[in-house]
Amino acid sequence: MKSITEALLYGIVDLGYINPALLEDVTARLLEGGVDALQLRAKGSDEEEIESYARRIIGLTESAGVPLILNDHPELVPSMGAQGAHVGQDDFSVSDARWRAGRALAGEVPLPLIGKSTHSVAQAIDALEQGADYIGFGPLFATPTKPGRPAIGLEDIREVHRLVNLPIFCIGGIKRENLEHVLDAGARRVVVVSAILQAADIAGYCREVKAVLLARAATATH
Ligand code: 3NM
Repeated sequence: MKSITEALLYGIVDLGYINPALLEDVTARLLEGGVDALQLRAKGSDEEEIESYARRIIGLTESAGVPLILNDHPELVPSMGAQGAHVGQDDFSVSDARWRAGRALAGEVPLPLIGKSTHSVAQAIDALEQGADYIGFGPLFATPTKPGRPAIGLEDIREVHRLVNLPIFCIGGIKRENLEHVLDAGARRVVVVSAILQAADIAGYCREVKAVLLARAATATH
């Protein structure tokens, strides 16, 4: 299983953008395109629906060795065999999420990953102190995928990397066209949702984004 600490491209299979009938197909394309972690996000779906979505894709993520992370539902992590949960700023605390993710089958799921959305450097530091395994940092740009959340811009990206020693995934309005700009501002890892899910060639789009991220990571370490 890939480690979140090595992940550069975090994909989200977001039911707000895809026809549920195409869930397996879109998941397979994201994995084929090289996403290093995959979140299942189905805002407005109930637990039963989310369980059925997760059940349909867990075999795909497992065979690809890519962690499956459930948005908002840490309590479903053990029964689904998922690798973790992602919680929003206004949802559970990291420790509450970890407790929910670990309690049903304690010991059977080694260390479920808990990710937290953060929208400022202060929130990112807070997530680090709460023991998050990784954070999202954004939205860098206003985005229809998370309506009503103001853009935070690119100014704090370097600072958050200096102060927060966790995998930091920049998120919000990132696409192939602005990726280099975001990386120039100090980002190393990204989440890209709508640009990937709306691409004519999902796997090809992922591959292109991943290639840019890998090239930057290689130059950063030399
Ligand atoms: N969370 P897109 S921004 C799901 O800032 C999500 O916490 C955000 O989608 C945050 O790539 C966002 O389509 C939407 O802009 C990202």
